[in-house]
Amino acid sequence: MVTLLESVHGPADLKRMDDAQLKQLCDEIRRFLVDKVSRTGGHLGPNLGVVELTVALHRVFDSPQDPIVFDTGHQSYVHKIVTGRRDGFDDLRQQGGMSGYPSRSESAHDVQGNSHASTALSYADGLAKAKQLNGTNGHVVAVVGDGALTGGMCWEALNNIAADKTRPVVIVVNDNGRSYSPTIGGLADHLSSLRLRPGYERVLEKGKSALQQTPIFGKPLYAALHAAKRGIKDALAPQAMFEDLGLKYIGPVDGHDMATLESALQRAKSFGGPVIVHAVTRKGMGFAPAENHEADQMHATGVIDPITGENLKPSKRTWTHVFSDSLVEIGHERQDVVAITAAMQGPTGLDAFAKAFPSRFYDVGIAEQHALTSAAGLAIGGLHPVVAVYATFLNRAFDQLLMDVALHEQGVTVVLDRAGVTGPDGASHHGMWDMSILGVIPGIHVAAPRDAGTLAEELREAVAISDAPSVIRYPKASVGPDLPALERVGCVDVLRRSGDDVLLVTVGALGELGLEAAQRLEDQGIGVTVVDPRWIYPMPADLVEMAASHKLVVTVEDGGRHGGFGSALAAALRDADVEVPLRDIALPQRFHDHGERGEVLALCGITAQDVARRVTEWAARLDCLP
Ligand code: TPP
Repeated sequence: MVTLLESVHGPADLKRMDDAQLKQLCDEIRRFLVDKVSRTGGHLGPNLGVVELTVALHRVFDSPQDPIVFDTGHQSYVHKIVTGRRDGFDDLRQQGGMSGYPSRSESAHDVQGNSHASTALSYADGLAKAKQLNGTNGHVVAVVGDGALTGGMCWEALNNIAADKTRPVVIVVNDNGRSYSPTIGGLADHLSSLRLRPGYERVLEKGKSALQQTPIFGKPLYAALHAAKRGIKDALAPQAMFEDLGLKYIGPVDGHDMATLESALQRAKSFGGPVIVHAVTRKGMGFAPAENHEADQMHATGVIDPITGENLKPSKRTWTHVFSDSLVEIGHERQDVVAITAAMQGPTGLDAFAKAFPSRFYDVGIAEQHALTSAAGLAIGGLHPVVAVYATFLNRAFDQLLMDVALHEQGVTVVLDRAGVTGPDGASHHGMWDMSILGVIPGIHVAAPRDAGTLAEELREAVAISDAPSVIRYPKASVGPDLPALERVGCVDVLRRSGDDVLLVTVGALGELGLEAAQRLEDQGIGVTVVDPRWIYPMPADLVEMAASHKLVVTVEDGGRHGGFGSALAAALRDADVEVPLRDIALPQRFHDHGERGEVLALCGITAQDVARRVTEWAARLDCLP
């Protein structure tokens, strides 16, 4: 039997359906999502929550003439399904397969492919301005979550969108009350008061009851009237906030009721100017294990059982786990240590700290810039903040780290999870920029631990630095075996020494790979010293000295080559007039697609075999080996 879903090849097919068919289609989409995403992993909860919303959007608007921009883009699976990409779900997020985010190379229906949050309204603002200048008709639609709305860019965009009442930008707030965890802060409270907004009758009732409760005897009558007026104003206030900004507000509407949604979107469409449609949805809707998943309603899953939602490939102990435990230990010893997350308490490993020290933990929303400057304030106030953030999202807060933390010589520790190649989230999630941007910050200390023990140790060293920012970076992976040092020279750990032909310098988690490469080189009679600098900035002086006593220096790092550790060491060698040739192995400076971490590293030539081969070739060419 051909299912309804199989008959959908594009948005036009949705427009032909009646109410009963639409209901059946939404059920089929939910079953499809659970079936496919349970095999590959992906953003299940957010997509289950936007099934009706996405179908309604594609029925009311005419994508791609009316572009639909999904903020962050992790909730665009349903959009992909109804724009002809159902088949792509078999290899979702796999190497060579369909992206887990919108992708301009996949479809004309996709506007952008950047999965950094809070950007949709700015794209929409620009697209609407372009339509106006080009004289093109139509609307621009932006779908933004309540979580993404906590990001400052959204408010910069709203300020601009509201400035021109003739540009038809339809902003759909997909309000499920959650980022990963429940969305926090004044704005979140505000949205939830909107969600609970009483109907007009109840507003009147509230005013009336305020009037009744005010004792008129002994009080002037105007006080009673004032109280009644305040009751009505309070009840209407939430809506007023958006309207005070100059935006028409429609809602709140039930985001799972197709008819209500469509009628709200139709009204927004016919309005002809900037308008907000507030849709209340449920993350994980229709899949009980997601709806009931307390931590994050299956925001992002691995491979799971499609019935029970049970994780079928539980990960081994990860770098995140090690950080989590170490920070709690430090928290017990040091009352001045506080932790900050930008809406990623669970994924960055801060759950345990938040539980142990709730008053010393801050979730600031998707607000990395604010996180860093707020950390500077905490440090100036005598505390030592630890800001845990994915490496790629630190890009957002570069200026704050430079000017608000470093310039003021403040002791703030930034912990970069997902540094280096991350895997299935693709180009915008690979943490390959941090070493390049951190290297330019005067006074900064950056460490890259190689195993669990050095992560715990370096984190302690980092929080002991009180007059400069310190950074710890580690990848998204399970933590490898302990790699004990033969000796420590200054701050540099020597991991293996079989001769002084090649100094192989491995950054952080690539230590294991370096040791394997060294074994291969030794098998060919090449003497290798493998070292881990531990602290990569400031450049360890001992490393420069060690380089001088070898014939070839090779660096291996899991970061962008431009401005990376290799180029910093080369500059340090030049400064010290050390003439030993240096070759650097790093990620080529391009956007790398999704795939497993090992697969992407292999594509970039970062395997033990490739490193050994390239070292042998360089050594032969440079004629510097026995
Ligand atoms: N910081 C930035 C700049 N970009 C990101 N993508 C993230 C953090 C990680 N992140 C991805 S989705 C998400 C976060 C924090 C939560 C989004 O919540 P919301 O916008 O409400 O969407 P929902 O998943 O609830 O539908």
